[in-house]
Amino acid sequence: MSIKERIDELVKILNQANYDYYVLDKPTLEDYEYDKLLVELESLEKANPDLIHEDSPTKRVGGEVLKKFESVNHDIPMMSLQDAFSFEELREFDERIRKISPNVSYVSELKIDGLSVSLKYENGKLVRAATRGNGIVGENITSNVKTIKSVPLKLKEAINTEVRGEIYMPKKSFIALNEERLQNEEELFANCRNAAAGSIRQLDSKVAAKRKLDVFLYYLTSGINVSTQEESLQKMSEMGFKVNPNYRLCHTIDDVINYITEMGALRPNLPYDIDGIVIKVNDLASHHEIGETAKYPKWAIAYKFPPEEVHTKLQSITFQVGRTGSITPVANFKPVFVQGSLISRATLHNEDFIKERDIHLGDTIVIRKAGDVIPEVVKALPEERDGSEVLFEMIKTCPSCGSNLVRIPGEADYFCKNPNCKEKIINGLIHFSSKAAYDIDTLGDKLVISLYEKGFIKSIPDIFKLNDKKDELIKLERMGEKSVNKLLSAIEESKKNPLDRLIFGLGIRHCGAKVSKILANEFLTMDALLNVSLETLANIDSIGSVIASDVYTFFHDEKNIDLIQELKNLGLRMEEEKKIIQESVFTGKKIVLTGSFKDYGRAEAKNLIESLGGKTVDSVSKNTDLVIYGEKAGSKLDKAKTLGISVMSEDEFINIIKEYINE
Ligand code: 0OX
Repeated sequence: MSIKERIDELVKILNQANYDYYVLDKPTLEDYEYDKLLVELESLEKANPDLIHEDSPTKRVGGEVLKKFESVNHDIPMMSLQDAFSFEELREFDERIRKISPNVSYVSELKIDGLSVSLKYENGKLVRAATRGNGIVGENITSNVKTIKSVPLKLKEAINTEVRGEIYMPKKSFIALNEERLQNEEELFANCRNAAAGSIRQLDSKVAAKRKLDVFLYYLTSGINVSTQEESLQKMSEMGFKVNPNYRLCHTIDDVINYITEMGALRPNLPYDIDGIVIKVNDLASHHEIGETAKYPKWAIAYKFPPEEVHTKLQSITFQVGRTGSITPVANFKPVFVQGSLISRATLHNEDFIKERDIHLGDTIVIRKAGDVIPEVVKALPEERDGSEVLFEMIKTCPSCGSNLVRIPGEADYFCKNPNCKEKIINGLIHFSSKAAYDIDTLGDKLVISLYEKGFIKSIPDIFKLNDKKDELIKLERMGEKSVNKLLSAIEESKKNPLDRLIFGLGIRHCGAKVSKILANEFLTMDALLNVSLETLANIDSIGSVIASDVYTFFHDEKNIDLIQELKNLGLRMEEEKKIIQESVFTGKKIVLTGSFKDYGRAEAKNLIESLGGKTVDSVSKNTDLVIYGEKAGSKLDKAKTLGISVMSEDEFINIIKEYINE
């Protein structure tokens, strides 16, 4: 046998073994045998690089390291699903469908809790994998997706097709990954979905390759003639794709509801997380008839399972001093598993929250996850009391510095007003460097605390002066030159962060990530914010008077003005950067959205406009280029008309968006 023939044979055997193991879940080759053949193939390929197959299993290990993910324009928009939270809503969905298709049947599928992906094949070869992004523009994640063993690199037939599905992390892999991260003192992932998303967003495909991701495909956009969703699933399976086997053809909405109940019971035993059931009209010809909105198809709906509620015992209430000095009571309870993660703490917000729910120490409490991630205390169960429970009392002094707490009239929170309070400062620094804010890679909570304790950082500017203390940092326990270099370059790199991250990082009261984005978008430079009037702030639509006053006070406080000047001198970006992904009629335009949008939420419409080069602002002025109005638009639309500014209805907007999608 020639070398070429042996390579061909090895690729065939190993790919078949991969398919049997990862797609069919039926191993056909012993691990040691697989490894032996893979080593043989690797060495033959090394000696004969011109004979390497494009779909060689050796290509699954990753290698490519990207600087960033390239943007991808989807040929066909990647739609999301309308949600239903009750069987009632499903019956209404069924009625709407039956008006158009009286004899409809549905395919019900598990709703895998991962992230959607589109796989494009040309001549049977995987040429591109992309995330959904905003449905129009996604990110090119091909090099990472190629490392997922169940994704075919080559199809059985040399066809052009695009299939869509969900990348997920199996529960077992998620638990193992978090255990490993705990050992390495790395931040834990909150759930399987976050772990999958975090892994697919790795710029180093070797890291992604180690993450044990998997995929289920559920949507065939083109390439093969099929007439039903059921047939699509069968065909995809025949083509070599991994398709979840638990789907069911349902002829009535009662069949669908039975399926949901059955799958709900199966849910805890599945090896992957699901967050609901997707119901799709089976007949594909009806899809066209039933139609779609700009955002989701009308022929499908996602039933979302109600959040799982778990009972446990409240063991103690401790208090945290936030970055603004606010005091937050925290429930510490007997650890319980809720939707895939072990939880032992949840915020109790403030004194009123506890009193309104009559929560006593020692009570049995009900816990669930809000929005699938953050644990919350729903209520106490007074009927479970045995008399040993103790009434809650709010503390009067700061648990960190001991100063007297102040409750501002009309507000629920107590505050520590001591500017030198240790916990307050540390939390301010932790917040600043956190992922959500200035996102300084490697400067995690523990390192912030340790650098504070050792006197390296007492304020935000100190972070950017660490470069001068390199020698001392290297001498610290568990640091070393390599990690110090990594830290210092992450700090240096962070200086280029967009303005809204800096605004958010500063820790202004009531100024979260969203408000920070609005401010950065509206004012574009830090100087403009330092000079803003209270009136201008209050005139911004989505900013109420409380936020306006907090923002105004912050930017007119001598201490903060000095702080910002210092950060400017240290080289932090003080201006907004504009990213244009696709040129369009919106490029360079200042656009105001007003009224309620039936298809897009504000945030999504905004996102789309920004992807198309436009800038959304909140208030209509003579500088506004365009006002896009939804239902019940009021004074802004009137003002635009008075000022002679162009206006556009939501429907016109959707039509324009569709033009760019189809380009
Ligand atoms: C899932 C899932 C997601 C196809 C057309 C609109 C939505 N998470 O498991 N999406 C879809 O369908 C797409 N099906 C699913 N099973």
